[in-house]
Amino acid sequence: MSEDCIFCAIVDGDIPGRIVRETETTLAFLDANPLAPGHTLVIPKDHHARLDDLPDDVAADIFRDVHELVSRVEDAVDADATTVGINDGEAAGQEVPHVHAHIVPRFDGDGGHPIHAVAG
Ligand code: D5M
Repeated sequence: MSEDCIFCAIVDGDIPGRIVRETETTLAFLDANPLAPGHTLVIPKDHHARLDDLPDDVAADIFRDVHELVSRVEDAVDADATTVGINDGEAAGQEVPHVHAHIVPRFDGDGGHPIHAVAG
């Protein structure tokens, strides 16, 4: 855990999160500033700022969760498609320095370019 990290605070239950999935190593919750209904984030429970910092097994756990959640999230909000992405580093638009994968439901005609939709 890292002090001052908002996602660590969600993992620890110190601030509320709308949790959609929890495993031993990962947590998925709804984005507080959603780009679309159902916008979900998947994070490692341990604090790692950048993808390169993640142990291999935790990186695999995150992708497993993304893989499982895409269809569940699409079904939940009746989406037509999904953009999945990670802003890895400040120059890429990463605002919260705790690795997180975005699952952004997409709708026919929503007009968003995939990269812009993920970067916000
Ligand atoms: O995306 C960071 C994302 O984190 C952004 O979409 C808002 C979201 N966010 C920030 N604070 C919270 C809390 N407290 N709950 C849920 N979601 C949150 P980035 O890729 O770093 O730009």
